[in-house]
Amino acid sequence: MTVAVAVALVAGCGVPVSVSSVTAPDDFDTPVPVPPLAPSEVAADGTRTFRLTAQEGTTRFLDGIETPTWGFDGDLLGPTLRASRGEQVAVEVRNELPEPTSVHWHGMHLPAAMDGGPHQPVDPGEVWRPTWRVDQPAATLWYHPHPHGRTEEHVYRGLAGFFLLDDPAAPDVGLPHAYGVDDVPVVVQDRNLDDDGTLDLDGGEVGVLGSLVTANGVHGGHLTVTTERVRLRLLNGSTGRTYAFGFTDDRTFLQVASDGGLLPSPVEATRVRLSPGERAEIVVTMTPGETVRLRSFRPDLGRVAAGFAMGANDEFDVLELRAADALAASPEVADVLTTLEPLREADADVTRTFSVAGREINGRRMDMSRIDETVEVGATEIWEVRNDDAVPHNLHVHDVQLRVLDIDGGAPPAALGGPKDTVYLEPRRTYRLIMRFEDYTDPAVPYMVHCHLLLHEDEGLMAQFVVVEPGAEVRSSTREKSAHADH
Ligand SMILES: [Cu+2]
Repeated sequence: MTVAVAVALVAGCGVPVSVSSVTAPDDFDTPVPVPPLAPSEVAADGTRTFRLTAQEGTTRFLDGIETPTWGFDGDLLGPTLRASRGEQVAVEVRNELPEPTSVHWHGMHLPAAMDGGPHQPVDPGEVWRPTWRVDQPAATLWYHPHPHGRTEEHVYRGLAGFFLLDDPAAPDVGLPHAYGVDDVPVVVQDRNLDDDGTLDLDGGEVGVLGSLVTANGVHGGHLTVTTERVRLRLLNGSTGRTYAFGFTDDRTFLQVASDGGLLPSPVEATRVRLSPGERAEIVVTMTPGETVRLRSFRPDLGRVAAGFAMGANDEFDVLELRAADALAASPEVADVLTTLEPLREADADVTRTFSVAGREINGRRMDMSRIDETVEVGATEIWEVRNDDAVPHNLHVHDVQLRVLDIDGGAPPAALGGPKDTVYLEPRRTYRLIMRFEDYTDPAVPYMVHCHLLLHEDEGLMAQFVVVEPGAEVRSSTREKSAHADH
């Protein structure tokens, strides 16, 4: 293999930052696999049930090297769950790992006891069966473990999959939608391997910045494109690395969706920055017979402290798009994709302030037995979140899709104008986020709000909030195990 060494850069303040490298593949000849759609059964009462088994396996990331990995229903990653708005879904989560795990439905609006966070552990040999009604716009969501203090390692070992939501009532806005043909989910992750091929978990300030970058688990892969336009549902499934995706020829593409669904209108872009946990759906136009690569360019991480690289120097190709000699026609993408329900500052009932620094939120580390915030159902709230560090963080809020009101008082870029559940926090900046809490209350089971740089989450950068009926009493400590696993 060849090693691409990034050119040394000089940070804005004139201090050189360290050089890091990502391993370039020898070629892009391996087809990028499309995650299989998970089978499901629909019961007489309409409940659609999926089954997922977390298990051990091995993966050949590099020729001739078997790496022990974890996956759902396989050696690495997991099948794509897919359901429609209005459906009651259930998932039988079986744990065949040697230690407890959990499965969190990232981006899903659902009762706290079904959320799959640290209060819903699944012990080895046990089955957990959450169920909820899908009631939110079409979106590219995902699932991954969220065990207390162990999330980074479980995701890094390979436990992650897509959960796609459809909305049959939404109008056709010309987006490619043939799964695995012109509508392809792509999870990008980075890892480091030790000399013996095992996963290296040692990382720095933001966790692991891996030299081995994969798309759907493949290093150096390609997708064959057979249509004029292809929709890529990009997921940053890394534990610490932030990407700035674009194409090797700097072509313009359309970003059509963010974490929680469609943007109001397509955004013409040449880059999309995704921090861990974030998603973007993009539509790329191809010409017959051409080849172009999806590249992660040096990401603009904001005003990061001098001397820290944090992956800001890394530039590398993630996968290759190979267009067939004849491409089937694709519809035009509409100018208006959706009308977002307004979330107005004037309608906000509550403003909360969060300072993110080190491994703390508002000066406190995560405590499973402490409720940090109590929210009344039906409330529209503004969460004013400041990254008080000179290093990157981000913020993921469970249960809701929020909107970015402003950043340091200024309007957010158009790409941040849609529903979000995970927001990158540039150093020393203040983000005002607006969200509404609806439908579900549980005074005893909290939702999480945390940094999705998973090392930070595990080390304590997480807080707990409950959603309650107005005026309800809140227990001071949560139950040890809220939704007990079935035996
Ligand atoms: Cu963080």
